[in-house]
Amino acid sequence: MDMSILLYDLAGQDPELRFSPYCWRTRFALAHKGLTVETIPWRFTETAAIAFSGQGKVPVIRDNATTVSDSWAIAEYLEDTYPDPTLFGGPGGRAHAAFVNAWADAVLMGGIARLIVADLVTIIDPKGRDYFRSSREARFGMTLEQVQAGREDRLAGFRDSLLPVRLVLRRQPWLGGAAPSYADHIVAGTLMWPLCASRFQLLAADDPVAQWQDRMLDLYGGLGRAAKRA
Ligand SMILES: N[C@@H](CCC(=O)N[C@@H](CS)C(=O)NCC(=O)O)C(=O)O
Repeated sequence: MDMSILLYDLAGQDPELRFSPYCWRTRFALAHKGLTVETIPWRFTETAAIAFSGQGKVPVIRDNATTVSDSWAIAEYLEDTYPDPTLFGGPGGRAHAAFVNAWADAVLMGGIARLIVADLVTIIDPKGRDYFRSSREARFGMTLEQVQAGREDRLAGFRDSLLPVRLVLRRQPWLGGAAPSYADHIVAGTLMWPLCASRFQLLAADDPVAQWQDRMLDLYGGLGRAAKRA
């Protein structure tokens, strides 16, 4: 039986507000494949709802009898199960996308978190706020307000950290080259997080990264453009 793919998708207090950097990578990948998706809003603390996946984080997808968690594993599953159109452009592209994924997780995610993490508390569902605050404050070793303090002064440093992306986009329209690939979905999906969850503007309008992000928002029928923002 063919059904649309189910995606457990992190939502805010407002169920329309979808702000997970990892779920957005999956949303873009599913759209790229032309697959229909039904999203199920999921909140921090709703671990029971995704217990069937054997772990506690989103994204989780269900495709008929198959359950896959972790955005990278989902991208590989989609590529292997629905090869056309390709997400990676072959094994070399898949290997390079793995580097982009690692860079996004190890560098980009932390850079963004230090600019918006206190804003997140105000948009997440109230029942998850204590858990979110205590788990993240333990990770940073300080209050979320202390993490975010002085962000205006640190913004230039964050923008500098995007130089590798900027240099590539000066040479070619997409990280994937002539056409968008999962490398674009990784970085654009990650940037959907601050875009949807915070009003703090991370990118300068004249930055090639912002211009690429603008084109990303228009892809797939304006999927990113239509996203609800805080
Ligand atoms: N490596 C995972 C990370 C997923 C992840 O950290 N998801 C967050 C939401 S953005 C989550 O579900 N967190 C639950 C928690 O912290 O309890 C992926 O790529 O999908």
